[in-house]
Amino acid sequence: MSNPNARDPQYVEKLQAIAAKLKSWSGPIFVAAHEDPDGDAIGSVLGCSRSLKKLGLDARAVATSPRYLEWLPKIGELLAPFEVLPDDALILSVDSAESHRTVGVPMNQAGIPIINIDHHGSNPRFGEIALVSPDKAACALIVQDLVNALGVGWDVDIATPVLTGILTDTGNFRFSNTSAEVLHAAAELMNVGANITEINEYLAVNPRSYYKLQAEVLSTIDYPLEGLLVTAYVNEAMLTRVGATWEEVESMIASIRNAEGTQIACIMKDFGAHTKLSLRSRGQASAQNIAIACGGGGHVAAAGATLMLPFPQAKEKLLEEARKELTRVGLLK
Ligand SMILES: [Mn+2]
Repeated sequence: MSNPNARDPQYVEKLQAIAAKLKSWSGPIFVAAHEDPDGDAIGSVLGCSRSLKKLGLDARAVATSPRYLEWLPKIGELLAPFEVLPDDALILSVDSAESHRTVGVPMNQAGIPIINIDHHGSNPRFGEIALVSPDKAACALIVQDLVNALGVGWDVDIATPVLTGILTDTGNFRFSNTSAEVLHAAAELMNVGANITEINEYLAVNPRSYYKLQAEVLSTIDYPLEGLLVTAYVNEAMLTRVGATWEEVESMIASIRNAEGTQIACIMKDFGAHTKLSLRSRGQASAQNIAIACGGGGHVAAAGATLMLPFPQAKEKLLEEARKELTRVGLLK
């Protein structure tokens, strides 16, 4: 997930402007992230909201935790979605590549300023202040810089969600976005009390249904485009059969992407009228290019898209765009 884009040249300036704006804000600050939140989304939300609360600010964390992260928020800490915000509210959107992907708060309510902190290169830089740094492996790394800019004293409650975000977005320091900077950042969080062994133990647990679902999904494995693409398929009926949820599908892409000789991996999620694609790539091929061509976005090595097409047409579109990408990098003629 390394990205050639340079860091926002005004990175430090913007970080300080955001810290100043947050510190001087007298109304409630709603911290929210993208739909279907992952460890980086929940970790970034909690890292921000806990820091702001520690400064005496009125911060509200708005998110719904997936089951595998339920150990991270305290009971009642994550608030249910808001349809309307008070007039003196501010929104802090984290890890969300697009304004409409931020969930739990009304992103188009007139008069509510939005601060956008993110690391997706495709982010259109929405909001009053947009701090978008595609070379950061996790949004949580920007949050870590923000906590320092705010001058909040680090403690285990702030360090734990931030380290969780780094761990999940780097695949436990295995993805190509794992740099020396990432390891240094993680070491700093461990120094202030984050327990990496404990976090990894929590993250490693799968529901029992997960293994049965894995059998279902892996039975659909296919290797089209001269074996350079690996695909797997999942629909509602398969989930129902084993008593699993869509959430349990999320991590399966990580296992199929390791199929020998493949450059691109895709899990195709069939929702009937629409089809969601989870994409990964290695080497020269870009999952992001395919996702963008399908109306989605993300990072070079990990991206996603929703095609408003039933599965058969969606699969054709995927094959067409994957073929183009593999041709672009010279792997197909
Ligand atoms: Mn992220």
